Amino acid sequence: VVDVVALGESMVTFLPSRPGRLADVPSFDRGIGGAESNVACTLAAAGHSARWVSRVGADGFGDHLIEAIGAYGVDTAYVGRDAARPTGVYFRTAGDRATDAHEVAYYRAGSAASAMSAANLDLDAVRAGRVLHLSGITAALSAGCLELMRELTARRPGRPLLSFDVNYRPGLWRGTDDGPAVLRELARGADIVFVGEDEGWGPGGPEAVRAALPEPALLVVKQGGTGATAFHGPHATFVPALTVDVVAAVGAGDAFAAGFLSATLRGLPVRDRLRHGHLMAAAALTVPGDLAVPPARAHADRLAALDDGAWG
Ligand code: KDG
Repeated sequence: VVDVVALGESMVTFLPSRPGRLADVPSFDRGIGGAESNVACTLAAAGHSARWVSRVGADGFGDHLIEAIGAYGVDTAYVGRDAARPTGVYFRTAGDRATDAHEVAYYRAGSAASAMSAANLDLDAVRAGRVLHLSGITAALSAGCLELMRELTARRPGRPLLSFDVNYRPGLWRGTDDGPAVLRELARGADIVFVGEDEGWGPGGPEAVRAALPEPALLVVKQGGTGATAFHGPHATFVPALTVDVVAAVGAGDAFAAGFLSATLRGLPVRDRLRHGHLMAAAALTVPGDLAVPPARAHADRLAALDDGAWG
């Protein structure tokens, strides 16, 4: 049994050669992105078996995604090719040092992945892992993708542990006010939910998010550079984030989820899962692209075992 299956759209990403407005940046470096495949790549790099399920175009960018994600050791055998639709791509600018404000230009409407459905994916392969990791991005791609998400988050006997990262991307929900309500609905069907406290919940901090989402057995509320709080049963466990020199925040949430899931797969207690999440996020925060080399497991275990006073 594969440890983790992650389903979602991946894109070839173009990172700016220098800071500035999208209008001014003269050239871009190719990378790979996609919240769910980021989680799969990081877990594979951390020694787990991982599969990424998706659809890409029958084009060079589709080849690149399959080859680059496969090079992390991720199983890409269930990634379909679409001869009629392209692979999505996106361009970004460098974040402002203080605020991380940046521009993102997506070219993904009508992409191969936006046409994902129960009819063109192997759902047995999707459900074959110990953990199935999904994100709210998929729900925003098309009506068919939303239907697929509803099917996969429906509670049914024997399904894998369902991990859901809310990943509210307002730019993808433009033209509708439904985003937050749909994402809440999907989150209710998951066993582990990751959500930023700034992802459309209004004021009130982590407790307010928990009050709005009592169903998931484990709810992890990410509080940016402050830390993260996990709600589990009657307990709330807070672990401060590590202080690092941030190069780009992109991918940090995915790395956090990968660290938390890695520790979950290893049966570690919630406090240690949060610490492993922060350790992997710290690695991603200090590189310009989405993906960083995660800390070696023995090293991460040593850091996660430090006293509370040495953390944060
Ligand atoms: O989490 C990082 C992602 O935001 C990035 O890789 C692109 O998946 C992406 C998206 O849809 O925003």
